[in-house]
Amino acid sequence: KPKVFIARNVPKEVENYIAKHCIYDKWDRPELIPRDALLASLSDAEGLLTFGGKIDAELLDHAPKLKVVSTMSVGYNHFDLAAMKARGVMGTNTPDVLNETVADLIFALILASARRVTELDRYVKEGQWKRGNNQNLFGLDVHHKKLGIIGMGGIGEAVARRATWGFQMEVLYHNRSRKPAAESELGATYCSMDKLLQEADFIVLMTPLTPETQRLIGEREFGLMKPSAIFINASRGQTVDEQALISALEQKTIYGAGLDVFEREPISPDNPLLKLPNVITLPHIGSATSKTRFDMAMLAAQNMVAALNGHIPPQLVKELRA
Ligand code: 8YV
Repeated sequence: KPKVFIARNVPKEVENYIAKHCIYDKWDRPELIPRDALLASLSDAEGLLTFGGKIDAELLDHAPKLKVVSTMSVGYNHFDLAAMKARGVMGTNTPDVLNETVADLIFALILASARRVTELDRYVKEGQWKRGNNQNLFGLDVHHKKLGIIGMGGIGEAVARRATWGFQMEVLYHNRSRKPAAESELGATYCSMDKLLQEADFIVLMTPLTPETQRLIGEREFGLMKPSAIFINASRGQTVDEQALISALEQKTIYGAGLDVFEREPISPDNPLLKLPNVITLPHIGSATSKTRFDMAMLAAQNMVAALNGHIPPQLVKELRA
């Protein structure tokens, strides 16, 4: 049986599945595995089950037998694809199984930002609820508004379904390629990024982080948005120029933001975003329901086992396909 290393706790059933096919070591403490401990665990590993943390030349140097790195995430911006390719190490991810769960969270951010749910929850709990003119509590409608999706993959489509079918919203999207199914089945309209930024009431950023999408949204892009626009990011923090976002929110050139991801995670306690009432901050929990995290862990384990059994794993990332 091949030897593998499991770098983050997985459900018992997933561990049992791995045990059937592999000999394994694991990191089972609640805190994230430190880099040195990870490097030290890879000397004879053929497979690595991970979730984040750079997979780069240094790590591969410590793992001479490694054949596959399987990440329990759809994003694989932590893979140094060139280094992996150079050594013939496969990389797999977990697309699709998290689409609906992440789309639910994006909708939670849209609704909570527009109707100021977290801000008003604090208001009630702090005993500020008084009778009288409550116009200062008013928010914005979501239904029948215009939603702009940048990055129309599986998650973007799941957001679009909720928007058109549930909230009668008009959906604009921008993507590297046109998505005929999103257009015919969901009535989404393809447009340039500038037009989307200028017209959308809600802007959802859902692109993977790549060299091309690094700081895709910066000062110029925030400048194009309407003062009533709400910006939602559940992709990766580095797709946004965070300073430019902070300025737009402080100067109220946009209405608010709902953020599940940040340039640095965990966010620093003195990040100005934490002081702004018109921002909702979440600790990168887009896919975090028990069922979806189970499905992601199982799929990642299956990818790893398939690769070690000499098969091409179903979710081999596209850059590493032959
Ligand atoms: C991950 C994510 O589960 O899938 C992704 O790309 O960002 C999350 O769903 C999380 O990063 C794992 O810790």
